[in-house]
Amino acid sequence: MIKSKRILKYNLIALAAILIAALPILNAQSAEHFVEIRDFEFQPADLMINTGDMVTWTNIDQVQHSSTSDDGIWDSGLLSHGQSFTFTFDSAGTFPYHCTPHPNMTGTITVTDNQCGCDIDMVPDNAPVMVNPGGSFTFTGSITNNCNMDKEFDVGVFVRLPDNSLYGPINTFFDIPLSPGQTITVPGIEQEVPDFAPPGTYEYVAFCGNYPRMVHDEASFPFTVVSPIKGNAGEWMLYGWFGEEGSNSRPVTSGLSQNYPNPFNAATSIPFALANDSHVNLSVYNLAGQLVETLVDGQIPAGNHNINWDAGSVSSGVYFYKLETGDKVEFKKMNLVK
Ligand SMILES: [Cu+2]
Repeated sequence: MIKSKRILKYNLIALAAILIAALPILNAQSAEHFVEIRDFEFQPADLMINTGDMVTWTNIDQVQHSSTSDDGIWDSGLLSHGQSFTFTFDSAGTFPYHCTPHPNMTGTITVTDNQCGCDIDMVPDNAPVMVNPGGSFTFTGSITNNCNMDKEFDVGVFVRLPDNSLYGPINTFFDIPLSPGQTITVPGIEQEVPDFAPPGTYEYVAFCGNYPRMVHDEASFPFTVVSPIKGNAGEWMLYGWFGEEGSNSRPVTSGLSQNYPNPFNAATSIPFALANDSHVNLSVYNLAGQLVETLVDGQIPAGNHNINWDAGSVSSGVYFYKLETGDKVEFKKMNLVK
């Protein structure tokens, strides 16, 4: 397996925030839609809704009209001026309807089932997972399309740290195409654990869904990082799932994220996201505002990046790091404790 250059890691903070924030959307609220009966027309005549949604027809005309299903599923009866009728559509399908007194007045309600989605699963090869900092573990990952139509799904992979915060995504995969009911199972996926990961209990987490609107499913398993450092992994690198390092990854927004670990001794990792190819300067300053070290100064491709800072040669204290991309400047603080 080819391991490409260390400096690039796909760390889509924006997606993390949005995926997590979007979790409640999964339990989508039913919506109400409105059709006016006006000038001897249903307006709109054709309406696309989701299962569980309601449609309310209101007669604006002075003459009586009805909303009557061609298949006898609903019938408003005659609606006088200003009267309304509401029907809830619980099943998917295409439902033509008409007005009983004026059969040339027709409309269609198309109901799609948006409750279908993806299922994701991850099974570690050796459970319980014990891993040394700098080492790796392997697992089998699978994703299933439980819709009855072709779909594309996105997957984001995260690590829940011993302090219970969610770090990542350490990788994202976009637009994985799946036919109806199809499952893609990938064995032997390798997750590296960086040498700076402190010992403790972690959780490995993956979400699938449609970025950025919806999380359909989540899978996770715990892993324990145990001393001492063995191996030379320097980042949360993921190999072997849906193509090399999520080559489709592309953040929606640029931004600087908190370094990890923090406080740190004496190496830390600074994640940032670039929505577009940009000239980037990432530099570290001390409290006096003096430049300590320039970590990046050059053209960087769009994507999620993670830059390591080895602070072995500087003394303990608070440092700032500054990310300049185009016309945007961001600062964050970090704490070196030796
Ligand atoms: Cu009518």
